[in-house]
Amino acid sequence: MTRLTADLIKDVPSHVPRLDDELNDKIGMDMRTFACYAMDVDIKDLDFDRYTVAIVPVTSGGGVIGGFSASVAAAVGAMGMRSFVTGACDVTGVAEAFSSGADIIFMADDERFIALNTRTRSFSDNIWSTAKGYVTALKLAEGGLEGKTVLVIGAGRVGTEAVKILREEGASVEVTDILHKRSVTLENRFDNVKAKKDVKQAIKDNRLILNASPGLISGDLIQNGAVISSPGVPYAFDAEGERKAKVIIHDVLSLGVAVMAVSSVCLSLFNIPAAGVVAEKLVIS
Ligand code: PYL
Repeated sequence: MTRLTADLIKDVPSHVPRLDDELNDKIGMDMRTFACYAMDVDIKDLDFDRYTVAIVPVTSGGGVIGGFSASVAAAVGAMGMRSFVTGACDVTGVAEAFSSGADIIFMADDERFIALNTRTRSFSDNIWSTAKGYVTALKLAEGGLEGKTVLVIGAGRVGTEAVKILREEGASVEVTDILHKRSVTLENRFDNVKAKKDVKQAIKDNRLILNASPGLISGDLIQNGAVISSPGVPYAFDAEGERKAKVIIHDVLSLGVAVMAVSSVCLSLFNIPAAGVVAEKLVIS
């Protein structure tokens, strides 16, 4: 997964207010409605303004990313939750979040980005939430994925979760990665998954695409009318790709954060699916 930079996320806070309109145009619902839909939660059951959300900057590994916590706070605030960035980082920041009565605490090191529910001992994970969000967006943009073939570009952590979720949606999956062995690993692990060695040919051959790679994708590979859901960072498409595609769904951080926010509220026990723990549904807490 690409490590974000201050430059990649510098426009997130100013872009958040436009996200609802962009999402409405592309999939017919605003961000909070979408996040509830992705998590199969009735939006009427979730009082967003009831939740206080703390974002704690974390200095480990590559250190704090300028604007990261503020961007998460902006995305969560746009959902209607009360969000703030703690003044302190790391453990002191977590103590501050608890002392402030935060219901949900977002924090990210270089390995994981989670939203911890302080009431239910549950947490949601950005990898799964991003995959769930972008598969759901593809499904909405396409009008359903049952019996259709979807190409996943990138067999990393988000791409792998997306393959699992696409199969749950009844889609057949082709997966391609510049490291072909990563695609073969998924082909060997799951039914209805085909590894495609020739990345460019795979893109040319597929109208439905979930792009979970950091690579740039030349527009001459894109089919006319392609439906593309693209969590990959940085943004992958050129003017020709944008002209030919029916829709391209992408944002740097907010869509995954929105799904994290809802899933941290509605799941009782949630570890990354790779741990084999299937999320159990709980009434909103
Ligand atoms: C969560 C993002 C999505 C894509 N890549 C992931 C990434 O950049 N992870 C590292 C996040 C580090 C945040 C830093 C801070 O500012 O608190 N520890």
